[in-house]
Amino acid sequence: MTETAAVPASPPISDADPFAAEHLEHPEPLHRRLREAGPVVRLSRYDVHALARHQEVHAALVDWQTFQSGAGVGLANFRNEKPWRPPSLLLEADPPHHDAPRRVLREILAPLALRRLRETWQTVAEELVETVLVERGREFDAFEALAQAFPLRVFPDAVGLGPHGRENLLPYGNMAFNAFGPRNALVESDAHRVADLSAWVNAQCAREALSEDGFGARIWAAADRGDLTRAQAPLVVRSLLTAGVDTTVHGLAAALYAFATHPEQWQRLRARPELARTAFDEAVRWQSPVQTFFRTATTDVDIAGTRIREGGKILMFLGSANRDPERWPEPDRFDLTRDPSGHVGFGMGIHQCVGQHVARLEAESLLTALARRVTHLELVGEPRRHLNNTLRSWASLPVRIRPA
Ligand code: HEM
Ligand code: OVM
Repeated sequence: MTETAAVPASPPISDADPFAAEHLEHPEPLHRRLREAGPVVRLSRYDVHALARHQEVHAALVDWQTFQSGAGVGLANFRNEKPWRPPSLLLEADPPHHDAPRRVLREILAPLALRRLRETWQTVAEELVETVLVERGREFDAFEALAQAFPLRVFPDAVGLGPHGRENLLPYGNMAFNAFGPRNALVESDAHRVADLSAWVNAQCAREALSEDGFGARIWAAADRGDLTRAQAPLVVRSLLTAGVDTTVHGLAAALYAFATHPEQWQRLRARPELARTAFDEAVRWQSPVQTFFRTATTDVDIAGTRIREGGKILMFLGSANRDPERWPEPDRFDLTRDPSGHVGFGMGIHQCVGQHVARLEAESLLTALARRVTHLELVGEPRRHLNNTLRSWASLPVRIRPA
C-alpha cells in the first residue's frame, strides 16, 4: 500500500542525543541529519518527536492551542513530573493564565518604555569600550570583557536590583537553561547550587529588594493597579532575572564571534552603524543562543503525516530552523545584507521573546560603541564554548583589535 497524507506513517527514528556534549559543541551536523531525515523525527532515547525544519518549527510555535507550554517547555512533563521550581507565569503558562503577566511585561519592556534607558546604555557602552582599550590593550577575552561585562553593567540596574549577590545571576540562568534538558551531567553539576541560588533570586523579587524606578518596581505597580495579583508579581520579576542575563551575554558573544570571523562584515557595520540592530538579529539567527524548546501536544495531532499522541513532548530545534536551506539562501553565512526577519531565535507567536527589545538595545549600544572605536577585530586563539543543555554559550573569545 502506498502512503498518503491522510494515513499517518511512522516517522524516521534517531537514537542521537541532542544534549550530548558532541552535539552541544557542534550542533550543525546533527541538525542537518534531522532536517534531511524528514519533517518529524522520533528521538528514541527520550521518547519525543523532534522538528528541525523551519516550516514545522514555525507552525508549532504559532499553534499554542495544540502545542502547549503549560506542561513545561523542557523535557520534563509537568503533568507527571514535579518542576524544579514553581513554573514561570509566562514561559510555562497557556492562555488565559498567560495573558495578564504577558500584557504587563510587554508594556514595561516595549520600545517606547525603553527610550529613557537608551542614552545611559550608550554612554555605559562607550565608557566600557574605552576602559577595555586603555586597560586591556589590543588583545583580550571579548567574552569576559565585553559580552559578559556590558549586560551585567546595565541590566541589573534597569531591573532595580541591589548591589549584593549579582554574581549569582549568571549561574542561576545557566542552571535554569540546563533544566530544560534531560537530567544529564550538566544538570547534576548544578544540583548543589539549586537551593542557594534560588533563595537569592527569590529574595530579589520582593518589592523591598527593588529600587523604585526599575522594571521590578513597575511590575509591583501593576499589582497595585490590579493588573496582576500580589502573588504573581514576584514570579514575573523572577522571569526577568532568569531570562534576561545569560541570553544577552551569549547573544552578544555570538555577535562578537560573528564579526571576529567575518572581517568584511565588520567593515560593513563600521561604514553603516545603523546596521547594528539587523546585525544582531542576523547573529541571533546564525548562532541561535537559545537552541531548543519543547511543547506538549494537547490532543492527538498529525504533523506532516506523523501522528503525535496527546501528552507527547515535541522538541523544536530553533537553531536548525534558523539554518534551514529551504528557508534561507546560504544559511550558514553570517551576512548583513540578508533580511533575517522570520528567524525563530526569539521564538514566534504568543510566547515570542518579550525581552527582545531589551536585548536589541543592549546590542545596538555595544556594537555601535565598538564600531566607532575599533577598525579591526579578529580571533587570536580558539574560542571556547561553555556547554549548556539549551544555550549555545561561550567560555572565552580571545580577540585582537586595532583601535581607531
Ligand atoms: C521568551 C530567546 C533575551 C525574557 C523567549 C523565547 C525565546 C527567547 C526563544 C520563546 C520561548 C518559547 O517560545 O517557549 C531570547 C534570546 C535573547 C533573549 C535569544 C537574547 C539574545 C531576553 C531578555 C529578557 C527575556 C533580555 C528579559 C528582559 C523572556 C521572557 C520570555 C522569553 C520573560 C517568556 C515570554 C512568554 O512566554 O510569553 N526568549 N531571549 N529574554 N524571553 Fe527571551
Ligand atoms: C521565565 C523564562 C523565560 C524565558 C526563558 C527562560 C530560563 C525563563 O519566564 O522564567 O529560560
